[in-house]
Amino acid sequence: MDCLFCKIISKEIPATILFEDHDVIAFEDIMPQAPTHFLVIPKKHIATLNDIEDNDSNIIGKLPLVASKIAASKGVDQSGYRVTMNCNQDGGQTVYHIHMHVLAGRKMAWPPG
Ligand code: DGP
Repeated sequence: MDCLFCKIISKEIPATILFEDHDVIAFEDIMPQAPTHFLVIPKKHIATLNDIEDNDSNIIGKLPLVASKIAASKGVDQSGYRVTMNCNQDGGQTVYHIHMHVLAGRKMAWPPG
């Protein structure tokens, strides 16, 4: 399967990995949009939010848990952070393996662009 994030999971492509367990991996975003910007993804290849199945709920539920733990380890949990998951073209998705963006270290604008 020609998936960039599956290649990060298999270590074919290097990344700065922040956390990894059986279900989930988190790594620094290569094009950070904030002083802190990392991604939390399931190891299972799921292309978009639309492709999540009922039996994925445990794995998907781990994403915000891991995100908040890494945010705390980076010391941005109290100042705050933004979690975003982009879906398909209008949502701004460019890599078709679902991922949770975690951005922090600056004041976020609302509404997002
Ligand atoms: P999205 O546009 O929501 O699909 O976000 C994709 C993110 O993936 C984007 O913020 C940049 C990041 N990204 C793309 N290629 C790489 C890569 O090779 N390594 C890492 N670490 N991040 C990548």
